[in-house]
Amino acid sequence: MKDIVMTAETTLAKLGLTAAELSGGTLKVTSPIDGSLLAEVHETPAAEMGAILARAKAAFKAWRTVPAPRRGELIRLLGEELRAAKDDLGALVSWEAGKITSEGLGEVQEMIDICDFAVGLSRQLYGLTIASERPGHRMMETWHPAGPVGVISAFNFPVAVWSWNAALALVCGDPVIWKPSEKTPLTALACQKIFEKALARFGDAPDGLLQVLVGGADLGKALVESEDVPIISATGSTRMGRAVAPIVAQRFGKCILELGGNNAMIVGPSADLEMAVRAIVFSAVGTAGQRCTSLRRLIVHNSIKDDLVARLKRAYAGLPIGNPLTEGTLVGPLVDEAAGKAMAAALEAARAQGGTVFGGARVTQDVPEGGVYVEPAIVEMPGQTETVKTETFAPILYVLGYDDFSDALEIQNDVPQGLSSCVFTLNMREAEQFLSAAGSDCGIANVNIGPSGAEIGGAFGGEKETGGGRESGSDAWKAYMRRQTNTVNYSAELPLAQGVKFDI
Ligand code: UN1
Repeated sequence: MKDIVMTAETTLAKLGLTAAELSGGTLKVTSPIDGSLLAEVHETPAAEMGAILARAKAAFKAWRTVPAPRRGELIRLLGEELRAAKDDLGALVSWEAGKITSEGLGEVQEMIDICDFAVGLSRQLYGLTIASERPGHRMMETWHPAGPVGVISAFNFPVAVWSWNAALALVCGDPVIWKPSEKTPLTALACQKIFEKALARFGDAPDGLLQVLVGGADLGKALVESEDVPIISATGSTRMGRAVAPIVAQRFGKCILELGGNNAMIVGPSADLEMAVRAIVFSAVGTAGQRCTSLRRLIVHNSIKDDLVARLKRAYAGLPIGNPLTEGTLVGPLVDEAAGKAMAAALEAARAQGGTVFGGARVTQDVPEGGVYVEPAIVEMPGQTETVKTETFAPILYVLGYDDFSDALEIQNDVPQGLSSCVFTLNMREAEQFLSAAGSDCGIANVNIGPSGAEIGGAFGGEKETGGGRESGSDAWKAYMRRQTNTVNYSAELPLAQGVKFDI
């Protein structure tokens, strides 16, 4: 796969990364496509953390006083630079994370979209005015910048999730310290270069608005432990979230957590099955099942289950699996050998728990050597066993049957995770029940569309073991600011609230 590496090198150069930055370091970056070595990058020495934090603190002092719409101008320029770099950055996402070309580009589009959103937001950081109970008084709420934000991101969306956080944090007046996954430092370094271009055009921004930490968990730990970082936004496994949250809570910092998902689709008897099949295949096998929002559980009415499973098996049998850079490929590689082993172990457990497995084998023919390619699996299960309740970051779709819609809802909610969910039905009672207080318990609940591929305009995140954080659209920006309640007395009296008398 020599030619792929060569092209990756060209792309890295076009993105402004120098040979010195890409060689001689201790962190080896390999492509999931074929295992080839893309770079050896330099890790951030732990001893530098003090200086990094000090730089972020100083940047905050300057940036918080820059008017928010002016801060928005920086993000407008970042959006322009991302548009210019879209093809190269998208390709680099494919090389480093193994995504098919369209999904690599889609990820960069998601960055552009959040920049546009944040530019508008920079003129809409609204607070409330509140009626005071005292004469000659006025109450209001002001949103102020909160301080440096630590962003810990995962390999599967190596740049979009950073941009959700960074675009909002920066218009909110907060510098960003970014610890990307050790598996995807190149896309992070490329984003830093793109950001620097926007900074150069912007002119007078303070140093240290974006700092990237390259390396392992020890750097993330230093970030999480630092009193100088009031907000930690972490995306990754529930295990990681369980480690991070208590440390941040101990120092009264705030966490925005986006952890595991175990996303389901309920398919009712009235569903448009042709549409459902398309939605299922995209959300279960897209990104090789490595999205937080990937479809993992299909809860199907027993009257249509055999028909739907047969249609899915036909669709799965024809899936183009292979080099994600080749046009037409829909299923690229898993991120690494460990992911392949985890998938095999989950399928083994499913069999032991009574499941019937279709697909799921390793693919070695007509795929680049050195990558971990698998057939996506459909697993019919007798019930929601332990392994079905566990998130495995691979294309495994468990199928469960139901007779009564309320049972389907129970099954959908009976997992520890609560990120995304959906129902396919043309029955409005089922649809509304699914969205009601007694319906899906997830942060995202959709009707007649799959659980993955959310737009940036809505708040993104989920409940229970998913961590409760919300990022991206709606009012997620509030998590990046501190709220202040102000009472202003414009009278010549000093009345006390609640009628308290305290005359001196
Ligand atoms: C993730 O997998 O961490 O909704 C993020 C989606 C994408 C984001 C996924 N827009 O699938």
